[in-house]
Amino acid sequence: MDIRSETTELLGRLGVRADRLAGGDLVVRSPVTGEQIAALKTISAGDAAAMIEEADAAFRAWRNVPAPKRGELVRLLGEELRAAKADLGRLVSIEVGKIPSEGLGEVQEMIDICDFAVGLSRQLYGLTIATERPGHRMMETWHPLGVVGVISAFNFPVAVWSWNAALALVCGNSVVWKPSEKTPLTALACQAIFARAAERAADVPNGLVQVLIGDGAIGEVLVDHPKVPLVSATGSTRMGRAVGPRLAKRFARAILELGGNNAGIVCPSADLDMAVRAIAFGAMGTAGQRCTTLRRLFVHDSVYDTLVPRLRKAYQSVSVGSPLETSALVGPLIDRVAFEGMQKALDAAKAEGGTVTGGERVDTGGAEAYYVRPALVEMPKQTGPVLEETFAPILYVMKYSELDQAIAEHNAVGAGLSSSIFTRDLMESERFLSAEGSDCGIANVNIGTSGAEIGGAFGGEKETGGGRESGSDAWRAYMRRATNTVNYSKALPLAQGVSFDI
Ligand code: UN1
Repeated sequence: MDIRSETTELLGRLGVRADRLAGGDLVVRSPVTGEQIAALKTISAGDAAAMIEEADAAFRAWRNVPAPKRGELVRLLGEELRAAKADLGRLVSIEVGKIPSEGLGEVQEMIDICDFAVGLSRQLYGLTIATERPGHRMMETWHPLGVVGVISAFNFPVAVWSWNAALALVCGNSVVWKPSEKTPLTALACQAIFARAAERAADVPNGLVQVLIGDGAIGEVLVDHPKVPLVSATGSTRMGRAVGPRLAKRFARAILELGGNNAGIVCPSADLDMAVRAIAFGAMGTAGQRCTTLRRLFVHDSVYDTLVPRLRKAYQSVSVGSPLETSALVGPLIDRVAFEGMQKALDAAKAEGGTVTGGERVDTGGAEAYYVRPALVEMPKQTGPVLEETFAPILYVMKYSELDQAIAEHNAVGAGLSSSIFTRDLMESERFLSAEGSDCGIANVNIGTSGAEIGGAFGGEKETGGGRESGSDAWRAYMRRATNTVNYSKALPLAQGVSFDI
């Protein structure tokens, strides 16, 4: 079956009617073959504003539904996702080019966050706080916030929505989602899956979850709308620089999940077999298109000549090809722009004295399908393109001799998302995790930089934007906190000993 027919059939099974997929102005291509697989109708700015108003009305009803009952909706969403896992995973592979286990893994990440959020729906705790006044009680209450805007990127087209939506929904909010223009089909599928869960649940108002299909101008409506108190945006640092100030201007909250320029350090005592596997997945997995992808590697000079040839071999032998028809480990880049960006970075690296292994285009027949052999680039030092995130499979490798120097270079880039150290030396790993160590939101030992579990808070510092999503107490960003002090005495003592007797 051709890829367009398969896409239509998959979407049909997932609950998206075929008439939505043709005749529109937004052309959707599969990076697997480069062929067009749909042309969707986009909405106008006016439509987007109306949908946000509808989501605001839904929020006003939903906030009164008890949180554990809201959790029941998310439990059903998790059930529907389990039932749809094979089809949605395959659709992710078609629309983004992920290999099957990663397409399915992304859906698993959605299921996991639903489970997490269901538990959370009974644990939206506030504190009870000792007061200085007799006959008083002080506590804090967490209330629903309002419409949560979600802007997501192509590379995790469904998981990032689910991190936000599952938490936002149990917290009593409605959700308006602007997916990447490169991946609107998986968004429509999520909407259909959500609709099935909503039909089975009680008390779900219409318009609780909305999807805006359109371009950047539609995203701007969401960012600027006064009835959207929180926008969670995933994408480039450039996008964050545009979105952040606009939200700040109207005092809206932002959860920004921006670029990463993630690094690893390989120490003298590292288990090199383990490091090779972790580096291979971290740097080449998802064709280098995760925000957590390993992009820089600092290798101690005592192990450099053992490790780097092994990595070179892995780069030369890794299988590159269609994720739909082969068992390749590396699928395509998302589009031509990504390919050109990669070539530009490699040229710049060569100009800075880098030695490149790989990086060339792998021809699979499709003129608009961009497959590349991942590139390993040995750099004399951290300069030029090494300091920037290029969203492609390029790993820059550099030598170090002192751990403190490696940590300083590790931290000397704009982004601060994920990091890792490979060592069996407790002092080295603890130093890396200490206040003087990695400055990233995620710091790992003997694991690569990518592939975080949903249970931890996910996000990073500096130009990564500072937001946290997913596990731990990330839910707090989706609620508003009220501090309540109750006087159950007959007197009115004032705090700080102030007297004001009239
Ligand atoms: C992203 O690339 O935007 O940690 C998210 C990981 C995944 C999420 C990546 N769980 O690699």
